[in-house]
Order: sequence, then C-alpha cells, then structure tokens
Amino acid sequence: MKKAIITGITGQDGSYLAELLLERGYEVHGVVRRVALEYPRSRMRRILHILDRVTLHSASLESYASLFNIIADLRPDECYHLAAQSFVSYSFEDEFSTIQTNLNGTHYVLSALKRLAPQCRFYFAGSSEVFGNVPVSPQNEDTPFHPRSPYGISKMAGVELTRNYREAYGMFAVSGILFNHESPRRGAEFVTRKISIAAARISLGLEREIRLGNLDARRDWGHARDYVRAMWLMLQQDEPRDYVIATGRTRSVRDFLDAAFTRAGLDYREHLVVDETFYRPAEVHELCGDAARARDGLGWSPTVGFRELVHEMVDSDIALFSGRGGLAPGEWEVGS
Ligand code: NAP
Ligand code: F7E
Repeated sequence: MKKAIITGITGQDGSYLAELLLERGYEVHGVVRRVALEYPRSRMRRILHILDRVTLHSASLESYASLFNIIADLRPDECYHLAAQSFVSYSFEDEFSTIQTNLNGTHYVLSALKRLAPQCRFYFAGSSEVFGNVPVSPQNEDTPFHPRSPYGISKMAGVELTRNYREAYGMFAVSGILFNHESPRRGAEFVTRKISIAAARISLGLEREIRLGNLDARRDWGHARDYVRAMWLMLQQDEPRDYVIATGRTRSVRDFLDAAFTRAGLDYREHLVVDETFYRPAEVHELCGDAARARDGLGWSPTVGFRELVHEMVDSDIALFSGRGGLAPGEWEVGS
C-alpha cells in the first residue's frame, strides 16, 4: 500500500485530494495545525467525513523540526505540499509572513525529504499567479514569470526551488502551475465563493447586497476535483516535469456574478455595490492557461464546465443556508 502525506489537508484541494487517494487505496496522512485539532468541527469541516480513514499529524510550516519529525516517522512514497497562505489580497497586507510561510515551508519539506526520503515523489502547489502581468495569452510552461503580489512571488520562488531540487539532487520533484479552481468547499473570501454565498443568502432573504472590487478581472476557472486528479497524475509519470493545469477559457468576475445570481433567480445589478476596499494594489487583469502538455502527457482534461461549476456552488450554498447543508448557518464563517 502506497503511503502519501498531504500538507494543507484541511483546505479545499487537500480535502478532495485525500478523497482521491483513499479511493485509490493509499494510506493517507495529513499535516494540520495544532489549532485544527482543538476546533475540529470548524477547522476540519472539509474532512470531517473522512477523519476515520486518514491519520493526522500536527506541525507548523514555520517549524523545520516539526516537519522533519513527521517525515522521519513516515518516510512517505508521495508528498503533496499544498499548505500555504493562499489568499492573494492578504499577501499585500502581510507580505513577510506570506513569503516566510510559503517559501520556507516548501524549503523545509524539500530539505527533510532529501535527507530522509529522497525517493519520495514531491508535488508543489504552484500557481498561475506566477504569470501575473502576462506578456502572451494563453500561458503555458514556457511563459516567463512576472508575479504581481507577494503571494505570486512566493509561488514563483517555490517553483524554482522545486526545480532546483529536481536538477541538483535528482529528486522526483514537480510543480503544478494551477489556474484558479473552485468548488463548494472554496474559502469564503475568494471571489467565486463570496458570490455564491451572497447569491444564496440574498435569494433566501438573509442579506440584500454584495460588495465587490474589480469586476473586469478575468480568470480561467475550473473545478477543484478535476485539478487534484492532475496533481496525482503528475506523480505517476516516468519523468518529473512541471505542468500547467487550466481549462483554456477565461471569464470575468462580472460573468461569474451574472451566472450565479441568475441561477439564484436574481438580477445582480439590483444588489451590487462596487467597493474600492476590494481593489488590489497591483491587479492581475487576465489569466488564461494552455494545458496542452497535461492533455498530451498526462491524458488530463477538465470535466466540469463554467456553468456547471457556478450552478454546483450556488445550489450548494442555497442548501447550506436553507439549513439543508452539512453545516448549520453561521458555521461557514468560522475559519473560512
Ligand atoms: P486553502 O483552501 O486556502 O488551503 C490552504 C491549506 O494550507 C489549509 O489546509 C491551511 O490550514 C494550510 N495552511 C496555511 N497556512 C499554514 C501554516 N502556516 N501551517 C500549516 N498549514 C497551513 O487553499 P487551496 O485552494 O486548497 O489551495 C491549495 C494550494 O494550492 C495552496 O498552496 C494554494 O496556494 C495553491 N493554489 C490554489 C489555487 C486555487 O485556485 N485554489 C490555484 C493555484 C494554487 P488551515 O485550515 O489550518 O488554515
Ligand atoms: O480573486 C477579483 C480580484 O481572490 C479573483 C487563489 O486560489 O487563484 C486564487 O487567487 C479576482 C481578482 O482569487 C473581489 O481582484 C473582485 O482579480 O478569488 P480571488 P485569485 O486572487 O485569482 C490563484 C490561482 C491562486 O493561486 C490563489 O491561491 O477577483 N475580485 N472583487 C475580488 N476578489 C476577492 N477575493 N474579493 C472581492 O470582493
């Protein structure tokens, strides 16, 4: 039985990936923060349904020793390093901790694997935010990096660090350069989930307005379940390579808003307040990925389209706030 470890197992991607690995017969271990063990109902809400089938270990990305000890005990076959401060907006407010957590955390995991389990296959959660101010569209593995946020810089450095471990030490270490992917498990501060929650709550009479920033920003949005399948595929290949994962279609925030409110039976124009608080000091205006390498090399392609994604998110939030979802109304705010 293969043994896999996931950092960031409590997050959106970690939860879907844990399900996928369990389905494929893996022994699954997850790294969580100490606080998650203290508040399981909120902090582990995405993995409550599989808690009896995974083994959790508490560690901090800030502590080399804590990660080293877990890897020393486990000696895993595969390591999916997903944990990160993942909110781009917040990275402008606290650039030091974002870069520290995201870059040093990655370095600690790689270094411990090199010492203790050099045969372990390593996946780094890279991001389309490395492209930032894009010179060409769509973006692929050869597109130059020009990140526009401390978050994007931390991910660019993580991709380069991972490449260096691959080239210098011969490790099977790869980065997925993943474009935005969403789901009903998306954190509430990201724009898609903020919109699906607002659409649901307004349609149920619980709220009246939604406040958003730049509606013209364009993103290539896919479904998280499709994207974790790509992570797994990357570690099953003969040769370690980095891959762009994307749908190849780009839509604006306004498109998402329109589709979500329409699904909830609303006209977004009657509820929208544009609020400059949500503008970023440096915006990434448009991203669109070219996943041809993944299609040809991994046999990967997305299965969920834009409208299906929007509908799943809105329907799920309507169920949640009608009291028919897994969480009681109010609990969605905790730790999102
Ligand atoms: P997410 O929902 O924000 O999950 C982040 C995970 O990292 C959570 O489990 C969180 O734990 C953990 N974490 C954060 N800071 C930590 C720390 N200091 N110590 C230990 N754990 C820490 O993110 P996601 O959407 O699943 O994304 C997974 C990864 O892919 C991230 O690295 C993200 O940057 C990257 N990525 C995401 C996308 C996307 O569109 N979703 C696209 C490209 C790349 P808590 O639950 O305790 O906070
Ligand atoms: O913003 C605009 C905002 O926060 C998308 C992370 O998973 O994907 C994600 O990063 C766009 C931006 O995601 C609001 O200005 C307008 O242009 O949902 P987001 P993101 O920044 O693209 C990448 C690939 C990652 O790697 C990250 O980890 O929406 N926008 N109004 C808004 N965004 C937010 N959050 N809130 C607003 O009110």
